[in-house]
Amino acid sequence: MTGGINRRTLLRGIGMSALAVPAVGLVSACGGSSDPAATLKKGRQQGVLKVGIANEPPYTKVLADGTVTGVEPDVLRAVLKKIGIPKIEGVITPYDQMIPGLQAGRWDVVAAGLFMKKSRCSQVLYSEPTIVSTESFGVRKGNPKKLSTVKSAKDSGAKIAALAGGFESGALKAANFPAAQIIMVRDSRSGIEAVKSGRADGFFLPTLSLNDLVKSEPTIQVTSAIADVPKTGAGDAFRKSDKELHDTYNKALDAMKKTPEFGEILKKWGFNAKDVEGVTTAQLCQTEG
Ligand code: 6CS
Repeated sequence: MTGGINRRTLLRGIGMSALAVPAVGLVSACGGSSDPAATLKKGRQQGVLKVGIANEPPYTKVLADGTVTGVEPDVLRAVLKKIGIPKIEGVITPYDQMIPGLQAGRWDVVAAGLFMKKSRCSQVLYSEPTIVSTESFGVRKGNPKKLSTVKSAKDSGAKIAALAGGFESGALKAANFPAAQIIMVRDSRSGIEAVKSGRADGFFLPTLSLNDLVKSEPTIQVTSAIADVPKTGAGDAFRKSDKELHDTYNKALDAMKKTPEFGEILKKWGFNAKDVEGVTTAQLCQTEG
C-alpha cells in the first residue's frame, strides 16, 4: 500500500508503477470543468483516473500490496482500458463521502457499489448498472430476534446497525424505522461488533458483503435476502460536468456487457450478469431515499 492521506489511503491500481501522489492537485480545485471532455482527456493523457472506493468485498477489495480489486473496480478498469485509460488509483472513503469527494475533485469516478437512489442520482451521472444485489441482516447465531424483513425488525423493537450515510440507513428512514432503533456505525467492523456485543440485533448490509465478513465471524450468521427492501443496483458515478467521459464510458460498458468478459468479472466476485439484464439506471434512480 502506498501513501496515506488522513482517512483516505492512496492505493496502487493493478499494474500501477506510478508513485503515490497527493489526493488533491490532479484536478481543478472544485473537480468540475467547463469542458465536458476535460476529465476524459486528462485520463487519457495521464493514463490513470482516481476512483473512490470503500474496501467492502466483494464490491471493492484492497489487497495487502495495495492493489485495488472487487467487482466494481474490476469492471471499471476493464472498460476504461477500452477508452484509452489503462489504470486506476483507489482512494478509500466512507460511502457518505463518495459524492462530496467526487464533486471536490478528490477522485474522478466512484466505483464502489454506491447503490442508485433518487438523492444520489440527482447529484451525479451514473453509468448504466454494472451490478444488482440483495440486502440482509447479520445476526447472532440462531437469529434470536427472528429478523427477516425491515418490518419484522421494526415491529419487534429490534435495534439495527447501519452505515452512517449508507443506502441501508436511508432505506430504514424511508420505512419510518424509529430512530431510537437505529445504531449508526462508521464501518463494517463496527457493525459486526455492535451485533456481537448485543448493542444491535442485526447489521443491515448487502448479503454478499455480510457473507464475506462472517467468514471470520463464527458467531454471526446472515439472513436470507430481505424481501421488503428496494432492489439495489450500482453503476459508476461521474461528475455532472464530465458528460463526455460518462457517455464514452457508457457506450464501452454497453459493448462489454455483450461479451463473456463482463459475466466472468461478475462471476468471480459472486454476482450474476443475468441479474443486471434489462435493469436500467432510470429504474434504479426511482428508489426513494
Ligand atoms: O450504496 C451504499 O451506500 C451501500 N453499498 C454497499 C456496497 N455497501 C453498504 C453501503 O451502505
